[in-house]
Amino acid sequence: MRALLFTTGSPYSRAIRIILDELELEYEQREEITTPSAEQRAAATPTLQVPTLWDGDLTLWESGTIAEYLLTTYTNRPASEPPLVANPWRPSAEWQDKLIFSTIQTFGTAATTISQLKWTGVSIDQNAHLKRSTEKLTHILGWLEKQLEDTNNGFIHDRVSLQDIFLASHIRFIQARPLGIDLNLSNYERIDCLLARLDRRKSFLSNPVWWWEPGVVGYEADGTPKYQGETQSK
Ligand SMILES: N[C@@H](CCC(=O)N[C@@H](CS)C(=O)NCC(=O)O)C(=O)O
Repeated sequence: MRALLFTTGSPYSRAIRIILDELELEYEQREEITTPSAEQRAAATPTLQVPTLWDGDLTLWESGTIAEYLLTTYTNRPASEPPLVANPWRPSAEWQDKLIFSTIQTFGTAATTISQLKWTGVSIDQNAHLKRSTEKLTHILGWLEKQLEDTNNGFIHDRVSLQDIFLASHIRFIQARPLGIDLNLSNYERIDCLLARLDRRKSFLSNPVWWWEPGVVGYEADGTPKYQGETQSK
């Protein structure tokens, strides 16, 4: 049995869903539109967060750990152009790869903190840490842009990497939510080109980013949000 617990809007979970599709692995989708009670979530993970993966006897949470597990356990790479990396980290550049990946996850933490706080009533202009988190996004993007070799490659030459997939998920999450953050992506040409290429990839197209804000309780097949109290569309 393989299953993934995720919320519809979670960027970390979207990255894992993309990787599962890249590897052509079947799995049961345990999808939640909003976060349930702590007790319900604790039944899956002590962090109370998604994604959580069940694979046979193994239960894993923390998206980076899940991603590394999937890439090292399932070594078949279905044909795609450019192909998915063979290993999560290149032996010749292990620390560089891990540093870029962790920095991308810190970018994601800054973004999801801003999002969580916004929906619990605290906006960026009301809170010094959120302002700092927004500044962090810009600094990290600037640094990441310099880690890309050109506009034709992701973080690993001629391959699609975990770094590519997670950065794209976090950035598209920020752009799809009404958070009041403008990343000015056109200032980061290499990142912008990388994301445009990934948006056209099959695994990304089959896991679209959908608009979410409080009150959204479901989606039409085309991704149009359905709101609480809205009459059932025909
Ligand atoms: N470090 C975790 C972060 C995951 C995370 O922040 N998940 C969010 C959804 S995007 C979540 O479950 N938030 C609920 C909470 O933090 O209580 C990972 O990489 O999996």
